Formats: sequence, C-alpha cells, structure tokens
Amino acid sequence: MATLKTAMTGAPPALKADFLCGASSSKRFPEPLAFELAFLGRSNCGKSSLLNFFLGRKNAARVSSLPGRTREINFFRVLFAKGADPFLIADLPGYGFAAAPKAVVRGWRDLAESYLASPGRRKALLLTDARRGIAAEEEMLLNLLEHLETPVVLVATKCDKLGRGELALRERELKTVLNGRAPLVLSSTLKRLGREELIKIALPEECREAASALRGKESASGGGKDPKGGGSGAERA
Ligand SMILES: Nc1nc2c(ncn2[C@@H]2O[C@H](COP(=O)(O)OP(=O)(O)OP(=O)(O)O)[C@@H](O)[C@H]2O)c(=O)[nH]1
Ligand SMILES: [Mg+2]
Repeated sequence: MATLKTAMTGAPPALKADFLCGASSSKRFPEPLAFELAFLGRSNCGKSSLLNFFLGRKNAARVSSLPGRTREINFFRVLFAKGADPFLIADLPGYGFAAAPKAVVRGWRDLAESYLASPGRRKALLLTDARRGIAAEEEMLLNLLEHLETPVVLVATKCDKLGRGELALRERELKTVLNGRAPLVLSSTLKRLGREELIKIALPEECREAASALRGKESASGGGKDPKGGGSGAERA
C-alpha cells in the first residue's frame, strides 16, 4: 500500500543514498560534487535523525541517545532519480558537547570549519533543538556561514517536544532573532513534520525537478518506494 500512499499524499520518495566515507581530516574529504548539503548543529540536536528523515531512510546515519557520538564528517552520495546529478550530504560532528574535553571540542570545530571553507557549491542546514532556540553557538555558526557566503536554513528540531502554543511562540521568537538571515523550517522526525518543506527549500531547483519528475512517473505507473522510509537504508562502506 506504500505505493498508493505515495501517489495519494504526493510525499517525495525515499532518496537513494550511498555512504561514501567518514572523514576525520580534510585529507579524507571526497571530491566535491555539483551540490552539497551540510547538516550542522550541537551534539544531540537531531542531525542524524533529520538526515535519515530527509532521505526517507531508516538507517543511513547512526542515531544515538548519547551526545557526541558522531565524531567524523559522514559523507553520503545522494541521487533523486535515475539520470539526475548526484550530490553530497555531509553529516557533521556536533558542536559544543559540554562533557567532552576542550581539545576534542576544538578538534570537531576545526574539522567542521575546514569542511565549510573547502571549495564547493553548498548549502547548510543549521539545526537547533526547538526548545533551545538560537544561543551563542548557533549565532557563531550563522556568522561563520555568512562570512563564507554559504546559504543557510535554520531547522528547529524535535518540535513534538513543544505544545502547540509554545511552538507558535518559539517560531515567532526564532524569526525575530533570525531577522531574515535564514529561512526557518520546523521539524519533527517523530511526527514526520517538515520533510517536504526541507526538500523544497534546501535543494537546488534541478534536484527538485528531478524529484517531482520521478514522483509523477511513480504516480502514473503505480510503482514507487516506501514513503515511510522503510527502505533498506544506505549502505555503509
Ligand atoms: N522527540 C524527538 N526526538 C528526536 C527527534 N530527532 C531526534 N531525536 C532524538 O534525539 C537524540 C539524538 O538524535 P541524533 O539524530 O543522534 O542527534 P545528532 O545531532 O546526530 O547527535 P550527535 O551525532 O551525537 O551530534 C536521539 O535520541 C533521537 O531519537 C525528534 O524530532 N523528536
Ligand atoms: Mg549524529
């Protein structure tokens, strides 16, 4: 019935994603592709979960309840449709995990910054737990991305943790603090909120066109993939 659901809801299909490598230094960064999407944010803010949700896959990126588990930049090669140009997704290590030694935090920061400053056409998704909002570290990242001329989307994660009224208030506050520096997307992987909007806002038009072309084909043919992300997930190398 997954196919029927895809056709009925128009939800974007699961995206084909291959794990390329985990890089703990710039020497291991893969060759740049035509477009790159970087997932950034504090430890435990939900980067890996959002990445899986974005791809429509369960286990492309490792999710952990222990903060600071992602210590390398994990690169994925992603395809929207057969014949479309592949692009890169980078799942970055979390910033500012208080319990980690300072040198470790500095190492993560240096790695993230060296990736963000490397050549490439890139957009950043800056994630923050909706309950936390924009604090000093998010401000620092917004400034860094502005300095690097990297367009950024702010994603408020775990929105299911706030009640409806609190969420509306938080949304207004975030927009005020952002003051037009980045669009805002509200997300919850638990409630499956925000995927379509993210795909629309984060990806270049050519990728979105490829995705909707695929969707059209699937709707017409009755073929397709599981919109719940029940696929096998990306292969880890
Ligand atoms: N309620 C709720 N929990 C979430 C959501 N997204 C992620 N989580 C939980 O938050 C915890 C951290 O999620 P991860 O996706 O591993 O976070 P991360 O930012 O990749 O963490 P690091 O790699 O350690 O920096 C896990 O226990 C997830 O299940 C969400 O939308 N709602
Ligand atoms: Mg992670």
